Amino acid sequence: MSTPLPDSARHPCFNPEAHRAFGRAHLPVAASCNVQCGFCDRRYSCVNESRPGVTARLLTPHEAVDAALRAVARMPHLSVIGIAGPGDPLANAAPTIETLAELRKTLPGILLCLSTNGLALPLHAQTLADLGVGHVTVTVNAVRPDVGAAVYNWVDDGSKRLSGQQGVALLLERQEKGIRLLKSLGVTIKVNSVVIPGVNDTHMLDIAKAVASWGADLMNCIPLLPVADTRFAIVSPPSAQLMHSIRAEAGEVIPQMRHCTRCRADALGLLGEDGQLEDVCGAQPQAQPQIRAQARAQAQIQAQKTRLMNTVSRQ
Ligand code: CLF
Ligand code: SF4
Repeated sequence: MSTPLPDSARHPCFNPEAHRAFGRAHLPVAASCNVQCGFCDRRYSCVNESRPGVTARLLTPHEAVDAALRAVARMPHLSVIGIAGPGDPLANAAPTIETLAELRKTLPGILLCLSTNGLALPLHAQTLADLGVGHVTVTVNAVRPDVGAAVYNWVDDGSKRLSGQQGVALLLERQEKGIRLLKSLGVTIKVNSVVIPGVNDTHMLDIAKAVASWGADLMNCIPLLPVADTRFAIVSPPSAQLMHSIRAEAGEVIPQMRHCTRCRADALGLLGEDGQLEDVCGAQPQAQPQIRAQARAQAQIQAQKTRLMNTVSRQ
């Protein structure tokens, strides 16, 4: 009998050797977000739009697990199921955790993965580790509030919406605490950093040094993908040469991922294959207004829960 591969060896994002053999499925159960990045717009999904933040439909936890079972049955090379949006998985903690818990029961051998901005990570790190989520990605676009204030429009702490450096300071505090906590719980951590020319492109080495000192295992510098109707819509993406030198410099401090394909929130299959979960879940794409209405409803429920938890923790 052959020996099973260690977890990171069969994770297509964490191991460059694995991405041609192993695939991932993203379950789009997390509609809303608790921060607003200047480059993000989750309103559109079309055949020409393959990027983080877009999905053809939102799924309930039950639908998501059903889709995952179909996907794994059809694609035995799927090694990872991730939750990566279209909003922030931990800003939608209830459906995210319900989905992960059910997956852990129904697909015990599958790797579980999650990608978050980190704002709610300290609150949920222990639960994620208990559920066997072995790989977590935290997006860190700045480690100084003055740089971050140019990246994020606002940061929502449930009871209040913080803008400028005050919001970023809170986000940074939570990202550091969350990463340190996850690391102490044995979770493998990648940091994604979106490179925005003129905003944080000269800040990547600082990010690399900071996140390495917090315990992150891997860094993924992602070139900005300008999206229409966002603050950075007219910013030119970094050149291949700039990305090469950023990764070379940051790579002196922390290993670099260089094969990211900037996946959709409902991506399916090998990285870069452009598959979508609806290919297996049999459901029709939703109209985008319906997705937005669902996202607003989920955001309201989550804001109420966060307010309640903040009140309880202050007592
Ligand atoms: Fe998905 Fe992300 Fe897990 Fe991979 S993607 S949640 S770590 S299973 Fe991978 Fe896609 Fe790049 Fe993300 S290629 S966007 S890094
Ligand atoms: Fe979009 Fe993610 Fe930023 Fe939220 S954290 S605004 S989903 S890119």
